[in-house]
Parts: sequence; structure tokens; C-alpha cells
Amino acid sequence: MSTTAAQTPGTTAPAGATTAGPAAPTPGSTRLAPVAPGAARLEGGWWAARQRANRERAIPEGRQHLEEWGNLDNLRIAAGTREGVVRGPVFMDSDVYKWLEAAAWEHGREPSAQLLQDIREVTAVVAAAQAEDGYLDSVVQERGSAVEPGPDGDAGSRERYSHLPWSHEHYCAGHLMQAAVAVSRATGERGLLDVAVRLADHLVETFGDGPGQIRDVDGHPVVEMGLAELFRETGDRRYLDLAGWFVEARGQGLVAAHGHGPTYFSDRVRVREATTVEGHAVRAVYLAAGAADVAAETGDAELLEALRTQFAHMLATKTYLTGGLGSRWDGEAFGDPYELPSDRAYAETCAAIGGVQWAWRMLLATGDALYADALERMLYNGFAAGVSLSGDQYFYVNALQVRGGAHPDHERSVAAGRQTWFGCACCPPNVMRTLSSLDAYLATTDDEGLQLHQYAPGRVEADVPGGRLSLVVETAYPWHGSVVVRVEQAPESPVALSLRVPGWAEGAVLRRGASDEATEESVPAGAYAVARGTFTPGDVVELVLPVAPRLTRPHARVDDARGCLALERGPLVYAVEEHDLPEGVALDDVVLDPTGALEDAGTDEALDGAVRVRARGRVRGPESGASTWLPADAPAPGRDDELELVAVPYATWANRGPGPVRVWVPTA
Ligand code: FUB
Ligand code: ZN
Repeated sequence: MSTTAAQTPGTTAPAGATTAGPAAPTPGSTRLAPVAPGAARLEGGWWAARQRANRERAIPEGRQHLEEWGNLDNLRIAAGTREGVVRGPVFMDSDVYKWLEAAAWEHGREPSAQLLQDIREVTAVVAAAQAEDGYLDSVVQERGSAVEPGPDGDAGSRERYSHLPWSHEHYCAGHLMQAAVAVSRATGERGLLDVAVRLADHLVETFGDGPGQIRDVDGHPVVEMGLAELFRETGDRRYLDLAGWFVEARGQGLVAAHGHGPTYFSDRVRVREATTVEGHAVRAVYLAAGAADVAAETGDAELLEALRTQFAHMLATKTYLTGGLGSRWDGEAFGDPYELPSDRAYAETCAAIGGVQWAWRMLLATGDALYADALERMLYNGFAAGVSLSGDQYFYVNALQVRGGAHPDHERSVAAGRQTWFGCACCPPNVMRTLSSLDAYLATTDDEGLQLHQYAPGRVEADVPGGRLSLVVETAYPWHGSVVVRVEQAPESPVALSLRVPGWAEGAVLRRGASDEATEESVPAGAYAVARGTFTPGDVVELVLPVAPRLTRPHARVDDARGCLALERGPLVYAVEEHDLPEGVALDDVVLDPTGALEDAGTDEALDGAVRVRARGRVRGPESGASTWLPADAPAPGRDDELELVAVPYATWANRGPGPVRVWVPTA
């Protein structure tokens, strides 16, 4: 399927999915194509509630945070419209761009005069700061130094592009491009796009192998995705070429030339030769997502194959059950294979977002259900936990365990609970733009019909071979497993309607037709169930997914979780919080009895109606010894009482205040 027919995903999310844009000459191809803007709509349930909170609270409050923390003032200072000294991390501008992107997608979902006014005002602030030659980075323009000390130490710099490993100049540019495409697609206004195009033109002139050009890469990828998206929006092939150049330039010693170790920056190995992800997790997955864009748009099968290998290795050895990515606080980095500590997990919210972006691009490129599965796991767990149900409190780090007595020694410590903002605020506006662009992850089309990848109440209308297919989706997923798809309009010729059967859904069933004459068939997990034929208005297809609670064990090499089990239900990973234990029982002394029944335990209205899960447990302890090590034959703790364990979705933990929690529970 040509990506020119319906643009591939872009920006953060399926951004590319939201408009047709000008057709660009490209040999690229993806297996699946995103649906047109507004064609897929979330209208209720789990995600719609979060989108509402995002729209009503997070985005308006976000603009205030950008004022309070100085992000907008930095740009005003660079523009010369305000006196003062720029504040904050070197990438403060990127938070403005992420916020703009969020506001734009939100306006695209449901037009709002207030959002449009905000977008225009903030765009004006950004545009005023741009230098004559298109360069834009308020901190570098004003402070003359974009450098912050990094793990390898840093010599400092006082000029543009002189210290790209740390300066984030391209990182900010990439986020600007993503925001600009979103604003253009959602509002039809070109103001921010013009700024992004001028900056991109400047980058095209400045970077590359040509005479007088700089051969260097930014330490933090994202500009690759931004340039690819700008190419889709404008049809200007130079942007895609530069994205490809940045991808190819990695692994060629450019970061090392600045005196830094390359691993942290995903610069140790060429992207097309890498077999895993390593180093700083957000950088690694943003780079991979940008490389997937390049592979798809250029039809580079070798690069795509390398990305498949890397994704598979990440999933098999470096991904938390929650879909969280990055197991080290040190360097916010991926660890070694199976190095997945629960309590010290980093699993940054931004890394889950980057994982979603990469998975989406791989899904489009390959049509393989495993990417939609991974995307779902990351979204419902590692990502969703990053934001409170109220929509305006955030986790930066998403550990899978907090112990009794944990002391929050860092603003990112999970023990402190979610925060309204951070000095380094990459995650909050990243959450905002992801929530406001979620609709486009629901569905795609191909030469045979339409695919539903994620399930939520809503509707999808898309052009498929032969005409228009309009569907209404009725479901209470993830709480209930029935997904009813009603056809409202269909072409007169046959089409294929494909519904993803998640990998965990053994025993799923596909029903077709009215209840008295419905046909029913078992459909395999981890693939698409295809209802093929000529549909007429009123036809119904129902997918029934078994969402009963289940136990999951860790891979034998994950030392940290050895001897433990986790509870899952449908796409949701569950967690036990000390809040739900009887008074006086410490979660650290609790074990799970796997022989006990697992059952639903009603809903928790304080958690937005989340279905709770009940399991049998025991409380064993505390140990009476005065030491953390005991003779092997020392008696077990005296207390050993049966206990009812109640678990809640991991995504909802700490919404009743922080406290001890665990996903992996030791077994009796
Ligand atoms: O460097 C920009 C952002 O800040 C990264 O993506 C996050 O991990 C945080 O370090
Ligand atoms: Zn972040």
C-alpha cells in the first residue's frame, strides 16, 4: 500500500493518520494505512474518560505550567520581547511544542475556540523567537550555551551545534516539527508549520556530507520522526532524506568524537546492524521509531528487518510486564537482558510513549498483530499509570514495586506519588499529546478492507476498496470481553473486516449475524480474526475475548521476579496495594496462593469503576530475626494466615494516595 495514498503515522501518534496531506513522490510502502482525520473516534470507556480529563484539566493547566516554569518566557526572552534570564533544562522549548501538539489534536477531535486561541497565542510566541536563518532554540540563542553536565562529564559549549550530544537542539526541532504538523492538520492554519519548515530548511542546509556541512547527530533522537512527518505534510523529499541521513549517521563514532561513551546515545552500533535496544530508553525508542518511518517511506527492507529484530529482542528480554521500558535509573537506560528489577524500575512514562510510537510504525509497516499487542500492553499499563485518573498528576518513573518505608528521595520517586509537574517536565506534555491523539490508533485500512486494532466504544468510517465502510463499536472493554461491531454503511463489494485477537486471548470467539442465526467460530490468539464478505447496514460482527483474571509467571532468567506471579485481566496488569490489605498487614509480608480461585471482586468507584480482582493469599511475617540474612534452616516467620488479596489495575495504583504496591507477588 503506498504511503502516499493515506499517510503513514507520524507525529507522536498516528498523527500522520489525521490528514491526507499532499501526495509525495516516494517509493515507500506500508502494509497498513492509517485512517483519515477524525475517521476513528473514541466515544466512551476507559480512554474517553482519560481524554476528557486531559482536555478539561491537563491541557489548560499545562499552559499555566509553561508560564510558571519559564518555558514560554524563555522563548519571549529569545524573541527580545521580555527581559530576563532563561530558566530550566536545555530542552524547555520541547515542552511547549508537545503541549501545542496536544492542544492541536484535541482541537481536531472536537473544535474549541479556547484551544484555537491558545494555539494561536503560543504559536506567536514561538514564531517570534525564531532567528533570521531559521534557527530556533531559546536556550542556546539566549544563554549561548546549550550544555548541561551529562554522565560522561561535559566540557561545555558556547555555540550552536557545538555540543550536540547534550544540547537537544535537534530534539527541540523534532518536537516543533511534530507539533507543527499537528497544528496544520487539526486547524488548517500554517503559522507553526511555516516556522517548522524554516527550521527544517536550515537543518537541511547545515547538516550532511556536503561541503561545509556539519556531520553530527543530536544526542537525543526525535528529529528523525519530525522530519519524516514534515515530509509527509509538505511533500518535500529533502526532509525525508535528512531523516535518513541522521539515522545512518548513528553508530559512526560521532558522539564519541565529543568524548562521550556512545551506548547511552544509541550511537555504538549502526541502526541497521543493531540487534537490540540499549542506552537511554527514550532516546533508543525514539530513534527506532524514526528509523521505522524512514524504512517505511523509502521501502528499505533491510532497515525494517533490523528494527523487527530489535523490537523482538526488546520485547523478549527488556520489557516489563507493564510494557515499561528502561530498567536503570543510572542513565535512564535499558539494562542487560532480563535485568528487570521491580522496585528500581525506571520505566519512564516517555519511554512507554516512545514504545507506542515505535510499535505503531512497525504495525503499519508489517501488519503484524504482535505490534498492536505490544502497543496495547504499553498503553494500558506503562503509559496509563503515568497519569492520574484526574488527568493532571504524573509519574515520571513507573516502578512495579514500592516497599514499606520507601522514602521519596527524588522528585521522580514513585514513593512520593504522582506530581503536578517536574523541573524536567518531559513526561506531562508527552502524556497530553498521546491522549489527545489516541483515536487514530484504533483502526487502519489495506487493499482488502479495515482492521480494528484497539477496542473502545466509538465509531470508524473509512474508505475501503469498493467504497465507504462505517462501523459502530459497542464494548465495555477492557472490563468486558465482548466487542460488537455494527455495520452502518458498506460497499456493495466484499471487504475484509479484521479484528485483532490479543496474544493473551486464548479461546476467543468470532460471531457473525443476528442472534438467532449467528455463526460462531474459534479464532486464534495473537492474530487477526477476519470477517470477510459483502456487508449490509445492520450486520453485526462480535468478537468475544476471554478477559477472566489469569496468573502470569516471569521468564526464569528474571531474577528479580523469580518465585513470583502476577495477576492480569484482559490487557490489564494488576497490582496489589497495601491500601487493600487488612489493617496492620504489611504488603512486604504477603504471598499469593496460586491454588486459590481468581475472580472478579466488583468495581471500585474511587478508581473510575475499575474491576478489582480477588485472589487467595497468605500473610507470612514479619521475620523475627534482627538480620536480613538467616541460617538456611532458621524457622519460617511465625505468622502464616490466610488472607484475601484484592488487586487493582496497575494503571490506577496510587490514585488513593501513594503506598506500598507490587505487581509481582511472591508465591506461597
Ligand atoms: O532529555 C530529554 C528528556 O529528559 C528525556 O527523554 C528524558 O528521559 C529526560 O531525561
Ligand atoms: Zn519523560
